[in-house]
Amino acid sequence: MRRVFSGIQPSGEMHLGNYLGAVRRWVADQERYDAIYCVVDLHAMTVPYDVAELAGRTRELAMLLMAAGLDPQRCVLFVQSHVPAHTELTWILNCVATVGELRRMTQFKEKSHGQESVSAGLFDYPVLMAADILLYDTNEVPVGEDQRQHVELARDVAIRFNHRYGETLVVPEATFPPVAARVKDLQDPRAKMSKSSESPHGTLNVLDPPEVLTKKIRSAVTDSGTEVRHDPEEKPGISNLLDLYAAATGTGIEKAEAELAGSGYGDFKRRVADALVEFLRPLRERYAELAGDPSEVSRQLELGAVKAETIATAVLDRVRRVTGLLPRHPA
Ligand code: ATP
Ligand code: LTN
Repeated sequence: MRRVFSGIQPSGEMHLGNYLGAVRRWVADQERYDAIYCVVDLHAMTVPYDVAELAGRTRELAMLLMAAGLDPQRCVLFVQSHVPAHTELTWILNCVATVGELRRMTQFKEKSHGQESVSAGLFDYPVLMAADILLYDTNEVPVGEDQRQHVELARDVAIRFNHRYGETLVVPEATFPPVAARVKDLQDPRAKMSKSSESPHGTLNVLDPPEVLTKKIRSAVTDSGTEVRHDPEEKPGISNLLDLYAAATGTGIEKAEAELAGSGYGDFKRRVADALVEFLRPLRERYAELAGDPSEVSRQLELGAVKAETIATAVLDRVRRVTGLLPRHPA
């Protein structure tokens, strides 16, 4: 079976864009693939962060992933810092990646721009990500478009490594969700919904209580005119709400449009809100159950770390052998 690996950072709350654009696909993939998913807490340390919050956010994100349907019996779900092989392989790959290629990374340029002080970790972020991927003999890496360059770097590093030390690492491929999976900001429907949005009302978090979801949808920016029609160019606000309705009810856009075409904007928004509240209800309920049983969550994450470590250790042993490091125990 082909192996997929993907990671998500425990920074900010999970919003509907993350869920519909990424996590839902991970849930479906665990049936068809040998799937490994990781909460990448070490990546979250590359920019200034709140020390008191990191562990809690890491745990919450893991619970959200489980509540969304990732089943620790059917995939491997673990926390990056629990498997030290990630940082060890990062060091070895640091000696294969070049400063020149890291300097070209768009995300580094964007995140470091205008900052007075930039951590070496932010510069090295893509090498840690390459280690995440290469440690598991990964075939496919489902990511958003913004991560294309990082997966490309992981490929280049694997190819260069294999060239220098002999065939050792599997060269991975990135896969992308369909473009239509972009959820837009409710207050600015030409921009994507994002954790770092300017307006908190533009982002629907998956754990928002029903009344908050309803309120955010009620205040969503609409377009001039009164017609409910799917037309992303002329009517980006209405089209985004129609997309959300279609995703929440599992219907196609055309059917959603036909169902809602006659309603005024107020009624239309009420129906979108009701559909989303129902759609997210099982996730909220499952999350509440998990939150009530912290020792079970810890147990699942420990099991995930053990499974991940078994795979990672074998790959790292291979890497240690070919790179000429002295074995600790004589063979
Ligand atoms: P930030 O605001 O810090 O850029 P983000 O909200 O964009 O964060 P990430 O943590 O970078 O989220 O992304 C996690 C996953 O969610 C990625 O695979 C990304 O492509 C996907 N994703 C994020 N925003 C959207 C969106 N609006 N629509 C669809 N998918 C999205
Ligand atoms: N950089 C990614 C998160 C990430 C990741 C990975 C994704 C870290 N390691 C390995 C895929 C594979 C992001 O910000 N979305």
